[in-house]
Amino acid sequence: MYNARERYQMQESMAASGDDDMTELAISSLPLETRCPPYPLRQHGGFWFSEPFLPAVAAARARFEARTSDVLLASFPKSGTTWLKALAFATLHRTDNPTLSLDHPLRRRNPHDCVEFLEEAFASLSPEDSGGDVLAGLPSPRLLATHLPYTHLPKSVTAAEGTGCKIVYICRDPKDALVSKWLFTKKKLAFAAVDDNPPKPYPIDEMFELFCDGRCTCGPQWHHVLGYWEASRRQPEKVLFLRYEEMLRDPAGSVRKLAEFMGCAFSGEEEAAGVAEDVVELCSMDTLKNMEVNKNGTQNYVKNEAFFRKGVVGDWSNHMTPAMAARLDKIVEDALQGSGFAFGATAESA
Ligand code: PAP
Repeated sequence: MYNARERYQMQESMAASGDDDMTELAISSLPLETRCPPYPLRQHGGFWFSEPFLPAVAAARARFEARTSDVLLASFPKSGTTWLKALAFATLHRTDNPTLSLDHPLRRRNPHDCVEFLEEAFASLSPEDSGGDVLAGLPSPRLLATHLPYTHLPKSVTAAEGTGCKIVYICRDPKDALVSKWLFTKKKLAFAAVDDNPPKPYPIDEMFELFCDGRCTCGPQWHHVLGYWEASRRQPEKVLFLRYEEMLRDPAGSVRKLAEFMGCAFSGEEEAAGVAEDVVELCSMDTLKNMEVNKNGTQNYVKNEAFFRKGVVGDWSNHMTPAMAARLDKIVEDALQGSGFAFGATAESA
């Protein structure tokens, strides 16, 4: 009998060596889960993916050509992606876009419109598509994002030392990610609903059971986190592992760490002028939430305001019972046993 950790390692090596046949026929043979709205999920290499995105995952894996100057922001959904996109964008592009400029792109565009998801870029292939890297036209340094597990990243990203690109991962307590995802999904369903066909009620228990079984987009969440954490241990110069909770505690320190990792540390002059603090302020929940584009703009599947809710630690306790929390904590603890990683630990201690 294999323990949870050994099962994860087997799945990981399956995904690494697994074939990327994502034709309709191949997809239809993968394990199916239909209880996670809005899309059916399929399991591949130990993780669950939204079925409609699988061909794009395969295309991104095969065709994206990483540059050493690229920075890829990676996360399990609802772990602080929007915030990280804003912070990384404001930091990396501060020469062209001064942080205090009233015309800063983050004042006009949602962070998701400033930093594109890799898998979404490859999902919108046109009939004239020539089969190459659809992001090749973007100037360097490219800042991109992904929700893909480490095992499913494009091969050029995880390539051997000296090639590939930098990755910044943001991790969040699974209970808070779950609650955030549940409330976001309800907003997404309401956005897609039409007056004479309102969304069905979606109690948290339905999502909780599936989440505990790893059945959610890019789940199991704890395996997603573990894959990047292990990569950050193997190659700390290539993978920066951040924790949402620590970033909330020390946002300016986190921005400095991010800047240094991306190769654009703040100069003495910038430090004296308080630029890191300005980045934090520009990207804070209050500032972003109150921008016109984030109050009234939309993505094609949800209103922008849905990305900015509370942004705190521990909101799970307002939606989950202590028994639910204890059950999920135990599942996660068992799955991570022997890995050296723990949620709630500090970056240094885990
Ligand atoms: P995504 O995966 O759909 O991109 P993501 O941005 O990862 O979503 O997660 C959204 C969470 O980040 C929300 O958490 P909550 O539901 O628990 O409140 C959202 O409020 C939070 N968030 C968004 N922007 C910020 C910010 N500027 N600072 C802190 N947290 C933020």
